[in-house]
Amino acid sequence: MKTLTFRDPEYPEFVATLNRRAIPSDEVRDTVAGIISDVAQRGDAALTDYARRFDHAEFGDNDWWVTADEFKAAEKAVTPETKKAIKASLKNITEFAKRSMRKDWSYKNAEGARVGERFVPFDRVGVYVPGGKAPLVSTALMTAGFARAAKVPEVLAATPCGPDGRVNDALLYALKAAGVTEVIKFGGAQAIAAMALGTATIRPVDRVFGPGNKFVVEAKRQLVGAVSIDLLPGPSEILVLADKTGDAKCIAADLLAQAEHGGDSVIGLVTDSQDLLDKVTLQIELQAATLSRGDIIREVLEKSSFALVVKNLDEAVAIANDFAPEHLSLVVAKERRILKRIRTAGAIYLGNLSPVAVGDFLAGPSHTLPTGGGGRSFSGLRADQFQRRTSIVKLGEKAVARSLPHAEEFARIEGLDAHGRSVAVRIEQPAAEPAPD
Ligand code: HSO
Ligand code: ZN
Repeated sequence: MKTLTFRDPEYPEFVATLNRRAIPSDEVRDTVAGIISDVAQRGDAALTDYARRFDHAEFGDNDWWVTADEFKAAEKAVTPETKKAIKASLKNITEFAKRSMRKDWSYKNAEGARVGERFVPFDRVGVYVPGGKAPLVSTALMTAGFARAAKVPEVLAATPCGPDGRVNDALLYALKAAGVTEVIKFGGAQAIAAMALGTATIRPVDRVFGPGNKFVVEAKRQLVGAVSIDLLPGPSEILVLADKTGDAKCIAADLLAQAEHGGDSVIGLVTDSQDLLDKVTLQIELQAATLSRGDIIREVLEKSSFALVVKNLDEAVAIANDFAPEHLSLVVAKERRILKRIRTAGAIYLGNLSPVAVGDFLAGPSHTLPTGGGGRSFSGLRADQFQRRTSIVKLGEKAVARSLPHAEEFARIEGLDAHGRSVAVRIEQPAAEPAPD
């Protein structure tokens, strides 16, 4: 773990690196562009090639779909405890979603025109559920669960399968419980391309959702325009901002929890208490030794973790806002005061008793959150992102008359007289009928 105090000469330079802008490497960009154009040109054939190459999965003709029998078998295979946990999470996700859905509204504007907005669910969406190191069952719930709450009729999920062509049973059960209507066993950038562009067998979707590795994230970025996307959620992150009231055991446990996602995950601690930092460091050592993903965790600890002793909490707040963490755990005596000043975190967890893992699994908000500094520009996934919005305008005679002078003035300024005419024509007296000869 990179550990520095504000007195270290290296400190300012290191702190400056924490203000991140996620720019994909040329290599990732080129690889993904190649995959997208291959899927665009060769469709299903390209998908089966990539599945062979990346997932070591062999597909025959059009057999990449999870079948009704596989869903049934998964339902039988999962334990009652698994079902209970999935249902508990889904219940919270659904309740949370209900409260964030947009509702139709209208009002009369200054000229008396009725204007408003109407919301309808997208017709068909795609959700990506990463496979790889862990079957992210909760991710299925925290994307598709919102789609169900928003009443999206068609939800296509994509998730990679193992070399045996199977998808984890709990994940299949969760996908079904969250209301997905189709599942393809493809992963990576190629799966995003398939959902966005469609192939001979896969109908394209209107919007693509979900987190993934750097190739998945880059594919979403490159395909904006063909589809819309939710946000660009990459590898997990946590920043803990704590003063001496922080519980070292809990803080270390939270840091290790996000570190076990591995890959390019980033974990950090910012505190004004050297004593807390020492205790957290010790706890990390003690706890890491007992965890099953020790190797993955060690790699994150070596490669992308930091602990900083700052001069005061003002500096800690500035660092947190610069870093824009996916998760911020805030453990300070003056919680309300500091909370008000945090502006860029994807999700905030308050106090020693709020484990980020409860948010990861079941609290209600989606754990699909901006990473890599994206919190400055994006917010976490919300159920209303599954709704399409249309504005509506209706004028009566009076509203036309009152709008006309302004409209004619705009038409004059913009040199668009047909626009002006199209308003005036609504209230002109009909031209007198020419007198018969
Ligand atoms: N921490 C991950 C979400 C997750 N954790 C899924 C466990 N399962 C990104 O926020
Ligand atoms: Zn997690």
